[in-house]
Amino acid sequence: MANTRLLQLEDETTIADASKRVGMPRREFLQFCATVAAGLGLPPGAEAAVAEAVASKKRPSVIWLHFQECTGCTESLLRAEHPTLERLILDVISLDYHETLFAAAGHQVEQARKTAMTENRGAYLLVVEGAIPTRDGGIYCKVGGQTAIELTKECAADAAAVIAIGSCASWGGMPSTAPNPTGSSGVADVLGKPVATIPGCPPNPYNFLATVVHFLTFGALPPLDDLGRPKFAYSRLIHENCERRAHFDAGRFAMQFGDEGHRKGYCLYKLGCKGPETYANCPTVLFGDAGAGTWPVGCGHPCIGCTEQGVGFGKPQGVGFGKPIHMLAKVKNVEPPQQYPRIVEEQGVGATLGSASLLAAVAGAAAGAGAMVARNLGLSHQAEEARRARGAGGKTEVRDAYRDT
Ligand code: FSX
Ligand code: SF4
Ligand code: F3S
Repeated sequence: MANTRLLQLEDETTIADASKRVGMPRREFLQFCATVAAGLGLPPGAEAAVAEAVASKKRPSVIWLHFQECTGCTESLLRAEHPTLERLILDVISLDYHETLFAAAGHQVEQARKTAMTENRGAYLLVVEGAIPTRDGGIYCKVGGQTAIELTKECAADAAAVIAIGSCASWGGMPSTAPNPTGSSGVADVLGKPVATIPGCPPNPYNFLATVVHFLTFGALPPLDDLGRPKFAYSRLIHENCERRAHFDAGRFAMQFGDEGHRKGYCLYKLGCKGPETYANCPTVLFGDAGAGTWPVGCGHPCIGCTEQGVGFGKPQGVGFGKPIHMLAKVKNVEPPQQYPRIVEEQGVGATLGSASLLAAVAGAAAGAGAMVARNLGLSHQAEEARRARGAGGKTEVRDAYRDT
């Protein structure tokens, strides 16, 4: 709920314009800003600054480069079930160069990139999607006659901040898997300095949105861990927030895909789940605004550790295969979490929005709630639409997850 200061924002016209722009009722827009601030772990009162920044028309210019990848990062960003997230992202940034989304081609787009870089020198965000091939002078990936190495260095030189989105750009990801014939590397290795990373294959779009909102509000990226990952999203193990954790603690495991334990929603550790050694907020933010359970483990597949170098793909400091599915995860934290489903429950039931928010509050560290915001938003929109549909004689149902809030 938005606080008093938030509701007393002086520039109500700006807020009204912003909520209209993103197609979101004013109250939900303010709620979004309040939840993003809480999720990012900002102190009380920061929600007003977030609202002012998001509502202002000063959108940071973003140059988005594509190299060795499947474009899943962009797809996941634009394929949220509810259009709110996509609209929000495209509203809070000015996407001045993006090879797959640009209608124009050739010299025209290259010119657009150069113009945006000149006009926003020192102030634009550089987002890199995909790994960078470094072998043989980087000849295995060229755009407009320049290698990915040259383009990255050129665009990073005057950027306010560099974000490597997806595991490929973060450290090489899938393309760096052995034998890595093109020498695929991450952005930090190519630039020779740390950058912000949002790993995942694909990464969660909410984490990107919350990171950009932080930049927009404070002119700086949120606090990062040693690997460049925003702490609000990557400070907790999947295993800590997993809805199947009670089964793990009780020793109830699925032993084969399709067996009774699997059908009952038991823990997937013995099927190779890498949740115990993978840091990410997947169980709390979920994917695709499609309700409870919409993340790998929720759908019955072990986490492969796609956010973690050396687990999902590659190995630290070199090429490798990651950790195959038949290998058991290293259990990094054996302490049971404070909040988890009751041990008597047989079936995992997705973490509810309420419980995840509570967890974030108790932990005081955002455990993904920053990004939960947008999901909350999408869901409340769905509920609103459902209410409208019911009013009009429609039969749309309110999502289970929303009922839990
Ligand atoms: Fe694909 Fe992105 Fe994976 Fe990589 O996501 S989803 S291969 S992380 O660079 O497009
Ligand atoms: Fe969940 Fe995997 Fe941990 Fe089991 S091992 S509780 S499925 S994260
Ligand atoms: Fe990746 Fe595991 Fe999350 S496979 S999407 S880190 S649940």
